Amino acid sequence: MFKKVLIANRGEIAVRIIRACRELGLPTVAVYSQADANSLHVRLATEAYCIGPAQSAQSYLSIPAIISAAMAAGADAIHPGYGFMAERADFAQLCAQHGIKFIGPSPEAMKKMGDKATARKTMIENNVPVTPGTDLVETVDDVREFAKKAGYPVIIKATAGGGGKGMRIVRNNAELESNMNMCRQEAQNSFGNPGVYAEKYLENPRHIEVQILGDRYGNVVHLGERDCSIQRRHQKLIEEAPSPAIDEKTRFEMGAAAVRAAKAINYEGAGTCEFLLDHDGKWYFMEMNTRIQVEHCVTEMISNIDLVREQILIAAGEKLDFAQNDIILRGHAIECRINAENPEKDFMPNPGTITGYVTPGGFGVRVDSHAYQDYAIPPYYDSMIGKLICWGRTRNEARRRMYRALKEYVVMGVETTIPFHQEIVEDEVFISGNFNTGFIEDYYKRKNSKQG
Ligand code: MV4
Repeated sequence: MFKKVLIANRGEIAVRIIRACRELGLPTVAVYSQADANSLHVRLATEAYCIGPAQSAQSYLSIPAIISAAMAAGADAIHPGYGFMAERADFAQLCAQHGIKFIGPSPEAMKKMGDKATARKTMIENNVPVTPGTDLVETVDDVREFAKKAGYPVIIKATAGGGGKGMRIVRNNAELESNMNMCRQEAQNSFGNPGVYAEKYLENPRHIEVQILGDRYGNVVHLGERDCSIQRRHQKLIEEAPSPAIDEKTRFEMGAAAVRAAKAINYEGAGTCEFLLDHDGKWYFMEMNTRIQVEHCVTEMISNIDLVREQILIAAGEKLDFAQNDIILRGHAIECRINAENPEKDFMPNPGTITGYVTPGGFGVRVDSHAYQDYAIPPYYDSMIGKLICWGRTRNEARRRMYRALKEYVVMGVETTIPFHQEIVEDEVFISGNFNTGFIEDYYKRKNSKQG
């Protein structure tokens, strides 16, 4: 087992990882920027190092600063959390060169999934369904030819993109050339890689993702799916497990496809295969996220498996100590992301000091947060201040418990998404479970038409 784990992150996920380490008896090293000196992860860790100024580029994204802190502290493992270093193959490589274990997959596995055109190819070779599409394209004519076969709309995606970045929808031949040029330019500017490919565009699909765990001995299991369709501008707002749209047969087949995907790249650690589910029940692989995700907690609640603990044990070389048949998914879990944002003002970030803070509790309620009374939310990072996760025997029980817990949750001094979530979980379409990635847009249309 490791001697000491450095957490290369901040906020609720840093706290989450420190908790898992403590339960394993592992000392922890927090790193923090000058803006985070009073953050909860700094207080909870065994020791803490300031690694630079507030700007992420000079602290949480600074590879030399993080590696130096690990060396100085004598940490022999680094957990990257999500965002920041989590999907940087170059960082994972450098950790290895310094004798530090990166808690996550190999740099090779990260690269194979980080390049989306390569990931598509790997999936096709392994009998995982992908949307009709192309390999990397050279010219506008290549895409025009594909659109002639597949029909409009099509979507052009940057191979170095992902999570909704670097995509352009094309609805007809007239839009094709300019959208393709914009996509390529954006890909070059944002990722330094101009490679793009095309796919048939699915209108308002459901976003379904499958959690997997793999060890270095080739054992891979899946822990069922999450439904992440309630999102706005590629920011997820509510996630749940299981998906109201997935039956046992689809769960079995999608789970098996995710396991094949992971095995194809010798995947080690926790990972997520993202699929889109079309209106006719057909589903397609989109991308694989090679990290722990924000919404991992809903899977933990229905599987009773601590995913961060498993990440650490797998990285330390242990064998998965359960097989697919040992995994029993029980009940339903919903997560609401609590952001310091004003939903009345187009979800504008709203940093400031939390002047009053009371968290909900009781049976089936979990709060993962770094917030506390008098905590000053810095303006430099993302606006999520916590996650509220509720479990129930049924979806409706989880949903009603969520409403109850949201009513108990008090955050004073900053606007948050709590009142917004209270409305959503009482919305008739949300209650029905029959929604897709167009939900939020549709919700505001319905709300405005009611008010006239
Ligand atoms: C798509 C798509 C429709 N058709 N690809 C956005 C995130 C990235 N992982 C893939 N994304 C999409 N890819 C095809 N061929 C629609 C989306 C998409 C989306 C996906 C999941 C959740 C929310 C979304 C919102 C808009 C677009």
